Amino acid sequence: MKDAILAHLRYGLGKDASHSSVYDWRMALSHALRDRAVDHWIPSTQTTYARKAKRVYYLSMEFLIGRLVEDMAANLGATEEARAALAELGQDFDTLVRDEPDAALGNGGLGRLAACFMDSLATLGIPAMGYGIRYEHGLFEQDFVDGQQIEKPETWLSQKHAWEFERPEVQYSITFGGHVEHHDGRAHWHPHETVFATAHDTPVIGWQGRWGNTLRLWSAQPVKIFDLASFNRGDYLAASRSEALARTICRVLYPDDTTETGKELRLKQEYFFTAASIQDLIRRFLVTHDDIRRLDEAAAIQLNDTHPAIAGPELVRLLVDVHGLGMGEAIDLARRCLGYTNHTLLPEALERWPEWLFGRVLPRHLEIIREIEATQQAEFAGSPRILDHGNVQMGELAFIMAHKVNGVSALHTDLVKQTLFSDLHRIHPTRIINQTNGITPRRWLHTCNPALSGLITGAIGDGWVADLEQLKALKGKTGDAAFLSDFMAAKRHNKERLSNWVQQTLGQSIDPDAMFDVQIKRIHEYKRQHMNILETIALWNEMKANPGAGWQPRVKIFGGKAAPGYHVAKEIIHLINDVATVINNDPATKDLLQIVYPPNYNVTMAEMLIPAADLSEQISTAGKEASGTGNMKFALNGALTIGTLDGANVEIREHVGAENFFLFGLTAQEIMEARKQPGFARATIEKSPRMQRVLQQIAEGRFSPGDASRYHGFVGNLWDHDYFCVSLDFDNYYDTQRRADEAFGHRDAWAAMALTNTAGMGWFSSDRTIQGYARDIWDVGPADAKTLE
Ligand code: 26Y
Repeated sequence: MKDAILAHLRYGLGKDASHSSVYDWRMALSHALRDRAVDHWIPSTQTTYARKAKRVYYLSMEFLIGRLVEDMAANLGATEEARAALAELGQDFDTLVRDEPDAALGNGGLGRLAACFMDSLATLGIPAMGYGIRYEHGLFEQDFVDGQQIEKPETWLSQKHAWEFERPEVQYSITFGGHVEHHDGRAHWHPHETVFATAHDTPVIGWQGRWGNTLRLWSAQPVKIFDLASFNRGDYLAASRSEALARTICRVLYPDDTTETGKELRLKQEYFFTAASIQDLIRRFLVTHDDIRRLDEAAAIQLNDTHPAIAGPELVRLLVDVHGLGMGEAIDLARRCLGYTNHTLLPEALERWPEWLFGRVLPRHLEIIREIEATQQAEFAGSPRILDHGNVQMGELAFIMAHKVNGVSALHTDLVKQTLFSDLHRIHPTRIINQTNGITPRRWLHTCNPALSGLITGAIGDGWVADLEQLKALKGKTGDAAFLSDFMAAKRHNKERLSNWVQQTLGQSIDPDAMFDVQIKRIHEYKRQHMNILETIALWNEMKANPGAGWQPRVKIFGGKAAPGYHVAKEIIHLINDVATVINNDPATKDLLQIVYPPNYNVTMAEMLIPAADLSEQISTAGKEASGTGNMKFALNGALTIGTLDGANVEIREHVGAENFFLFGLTAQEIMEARKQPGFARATIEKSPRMQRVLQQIAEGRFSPGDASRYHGFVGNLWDHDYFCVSLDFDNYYDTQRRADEAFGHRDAWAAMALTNTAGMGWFSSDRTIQGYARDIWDVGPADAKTLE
């Protein structure tokens, strides 16, 4: 390892050890690790080719991978070796780890799920390729100025990406616009614009290096750097058209979580990476097979939400226009290859493109969608339409073109059947299935929480890392006082680590003995960060009114970004920061209650916050959070959940036991009923003096001195609309928080509950999820029986 690092420093970076920066050392370390990755990766690819094994193609607009050094070293079993080698070279492994930029090629849950799935596919030895976009700028960096979010461009590629291999030879033409002619019995698309898609491959190595897959991200290149003929004619715009399109297409990740954008550039991004991926997988298929009609035997294509839903029409287009299949058989074959995962029921997050726009960018695909529509209507008269009121509905398209459609938690899947796709479900009653989400135990316990992970391995061995259900064995330890005390010592260690970081980065002192109550996720009204901050104000009021009531000290920790155009979410951020300024500086309560909101929450920050949490806030309006995956990370790391019966919370509660979960709030059914009553919010708030007082304080400018009207709109909306039903759940939430206080006061009982959470979370490994997809959707298994040993 030492030699490899020095060799990379010298010959890869042209540096000698005495003149190397942290960056140089980190690159050298990464390349030394990457070499080892390659030694697992190439044989895996060779095996897949040799066995003509079926591959999974996971198409996703987002891969929220975060940093890779630690994870890669851990999966290769090389962490201690790397640490020791670096120490001999006078370098500190952890310093190099912290130097790596956090690759934020995603917004939130959907993107992080894709990254966890890649880890599990490799760990299970299932041949797979993740396909996405190599964004030049990932999710924006968040800063707070006077408590308000400002966005700065993210620049992870300003340094070289240590893990990728550029593949200039793997290049496809992607075309847009123009018109279609029909002659010689077939369609001829004459596009108006072309860019090249170029592959960049990152190896993804599973636990203990058993298997290696590829994350292939596409970047755009101009077809001609410069069209000299146009230039000489004086048409400067035409001369640089391809260059301009190429520069913009993979320039930046859309920073929208679930708020619709409807922008032409997004449609082009979607088609760009999907078309490149489909061309690539067909080319790969034809290396080992000669009958394209059997593509489904070698390729399972999974659509991560509707963002790559154009894969259906694109595959049909290639099968018909290039490979000469009939339309009907092409549609059937494409369907046998495709699966579609739905991640949301929120109407604003369902992709719809105006037909005129869609037809302008993808004229041939619009024709094919009309054919798909006609075929569907011919077979199932009265079927819901893809083309509706002048829109192309990507959800319906994805559903009709997939042989399986899955939801991401049991509750979400039921709601998909009952509401979103109820008519399609009646026509295709076996198509919708559930695959409850999971998380990779490698990153989300083994690597991010060495204190707890070491304790667990000491007690039950390290088999749990690749077989998380083994954590069940810890249930036998919930009565073992010595073990519980070690368990809480690990938590305490993580809380100290976090407290030190908060002190250093924010200059704020927090007490590691206080309850760390954490809500980290995108800021959304449905996730109800505002309910949390209202409850914080109510608690503060009570503390001031009854200073001697024996309060449990609390630290309320928030993290998360708002979509730049989502006004209310930005107001919620502002309010949290405003409330923090007042409460944190109140001498009467400052030792009892603190609010911490570090800017720029990302995967790296999550890795520090989650192991330090006592209480996990999963408080979405029931029926709105499709699954959640942060909820799983917290419970796995020994936090208790305060939550509603929403998404995967329902299943988490079943696995850890109702007595180890702080449940509150209306059910999804009750919410739907209650909403029908006009004026429900006003009627409810009028019956809650506690909530009324809090709203009054905000409206009076108690937290916005000098700007009393700042939150008038926000407060008015809660009284008059409250679509996400904060009013209906507020008092129950407050009371449940006090039950959590009470429970936290009995530290031994708390420790047993926390350990029971960890012990019960084995089922939520993304290894289990991927096995479900492999069995029920993809019909694939490990390519090499050895990987199962
Ligand atoms: C159409 C576009 C604006 C758009 C972009 C990103 C729409 C949706 C998204 C992202 C959605 C997302 O992250 N959904 C989350 O997926 C997780 C993984 O399944 C779930 O755990 C989580 O509940 C859900 O909100």
